[in-house]
Amino acid sequence: MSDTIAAIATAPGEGGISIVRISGDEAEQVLARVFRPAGGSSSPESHRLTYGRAVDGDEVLDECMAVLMRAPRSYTREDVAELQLHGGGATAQRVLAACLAAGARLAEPGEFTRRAFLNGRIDLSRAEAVMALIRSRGEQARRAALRQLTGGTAAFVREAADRLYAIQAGLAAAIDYPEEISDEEATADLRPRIAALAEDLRRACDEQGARIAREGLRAALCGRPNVGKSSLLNALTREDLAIVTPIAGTTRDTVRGELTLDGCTVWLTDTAGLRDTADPVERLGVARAEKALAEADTVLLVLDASQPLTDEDRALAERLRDQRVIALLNKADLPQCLCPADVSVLLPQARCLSVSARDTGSLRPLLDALAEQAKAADSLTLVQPRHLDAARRAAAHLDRAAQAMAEGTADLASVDLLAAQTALGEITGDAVEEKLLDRVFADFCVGK
Ligand SMILES: Nc1nc2c(ncn2[C@@H]2O[C@H](COP(=O)(O)OP(=O)(O)OP(=O)(O)O)[C@@H](O)[C@H]2O)c(=O)[nH]1
Ligand SMILES: [Mg+2]
Repeated sequence: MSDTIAAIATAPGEGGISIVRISGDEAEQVLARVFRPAGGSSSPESHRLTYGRAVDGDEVLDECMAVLMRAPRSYTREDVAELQLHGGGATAQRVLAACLAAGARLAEPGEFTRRAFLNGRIDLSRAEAVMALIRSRGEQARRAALRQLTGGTAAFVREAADRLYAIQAGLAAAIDYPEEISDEEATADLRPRIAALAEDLRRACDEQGARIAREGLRAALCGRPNVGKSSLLNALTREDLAIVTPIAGTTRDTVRGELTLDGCTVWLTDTAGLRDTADPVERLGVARAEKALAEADTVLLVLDASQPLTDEDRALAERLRDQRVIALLNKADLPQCLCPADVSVLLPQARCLSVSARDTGSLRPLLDALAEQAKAADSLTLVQPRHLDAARRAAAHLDRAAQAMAEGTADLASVDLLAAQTALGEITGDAVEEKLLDRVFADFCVGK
């Protein structure tokens, strides 16, 4: 028995249609009280849209369509009813109130999806994917959520869990039948398999890549004053976002622009020119620039190719040695003093592109390079922070299990193997506590 819940499933605001959704044992009865089918009241056929009126007692609230989806062929695997009303909040609110008066209870955020999970229709990673899909802002985030929703994450985790079960079984055999399998044999067979599994899990934990898939790539334009950072931001976004003047030290605040490249979101941040300065306002700007630099997935080091390199350029390049850098030789439309070879001495790892903020065509190779970097995140199977955290913990337990086996304490190893299995189970929801579910679903919107 489950109580019957109801909520508005559509976003508030004006729109063509609003949907009120009902789920639970009494869904059909609640629907019967708030919906009058046109031309008679025969009991509704499952999975069939019916035209009629939404009512509250004798009062007609709207003309609408209704559908009943009998269990188990529904989103929650319970009886589900939906009313498709005219859009706008007022009508849906009244119909929802009628549903509540007819015996339903207002759903908690995420409660429909929670029921879909608890009734075994989807695993926890897919339940979370529903919310990720709803929240996805760009095409890349949508693709990542869809991979998760269609079971990509669950398949990866289940495969890892199966390998782990096999390892656990091998260890149990060695502990239970020592005369048939010696400790040495078991260790020789199992340790490399544990290490390989830990390695595969760690490889799947690309925190930076996962953030790029969820939120977009962060690229920061940096360089000494006047090299053309703000001009490049404006040219790349084709918007007049940042102030450009021939005066060094024009930009103070960081200015952010958004680009969509091959469906990937790229955040471009223009920063204050980096230099030592006594001006207190400019110094605050430089501090912000430093922060943007530290948080960037890729740094676009802008150089003025119409002038020789300065000590400021060199000092900055030196600081960027450990970061992913694309060097931009800007002002390619002017007579050139710099060539890529000058830069590769300073930054051997950096790609070097000749560009001009005055010629948008020259920016194509840069846009391609950014798109390529962002798209690398498309192949990731683990994207949600909660999943990465659990996989990392599983890998750490596997390390400890391998260590315990090396030290000849097989029973300790089995404790860590079990802990690793539990951590993997958290991702798919195979072994989770109520508290964890509360945390996962608290993030949801009402009506989903
Ligand atoms: N010819 C030419 N001039 C450019 C180019 N890019 C920028 N400029 C000029 O260089 C000057 C400085 O440009 P900004 O974009 O303000 O430079 P910035 O790096 O943002 O400077 P700060 O904000 O002071 O750090 C302006 O006069 C621009 O018009 C370019 O590709 N070619
Ligand atoms: Mg500027």
